[in-house]
Amino acid sequence: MSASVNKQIGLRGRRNGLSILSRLVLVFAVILAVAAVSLTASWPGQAEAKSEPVMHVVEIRQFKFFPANLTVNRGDRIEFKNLDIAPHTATAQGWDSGNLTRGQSWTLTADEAGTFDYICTYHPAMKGRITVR
Ligand SMILES: [Cu+2]
Repeated sequence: MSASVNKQIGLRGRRNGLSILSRLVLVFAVILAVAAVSLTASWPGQAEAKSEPVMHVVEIRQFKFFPANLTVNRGDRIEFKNLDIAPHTATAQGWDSGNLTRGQSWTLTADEAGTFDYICTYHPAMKGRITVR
């Protein structure tokens, strides 16, 4: 009778020991799970960082826009930089750099999706196209 009680106590003691160990394992598992969740949670954040606004540059030189065709994402910015001696503009329906003398630049924020053909108002043969997607 007493021997079986001792056995039970002994078993209980072992069980308690196991349960402390398994609690530790559980705590570790929880820590690992939290770490894993926070790691996976950081991936979409990095994907968002990828689609953060980009600054593009359109150089105006030799009476041309470089690049003449540019595709950007909504929210990106486009800097028009006049490197010619002559003054130029980058003018579309809806936006206009105004007069840009040598070394001057003007920045357009592409908040609207669409295709925008633009010219220089002084030299209408100068043509460019911005596609915002
Ligand atoms: Cu011009």
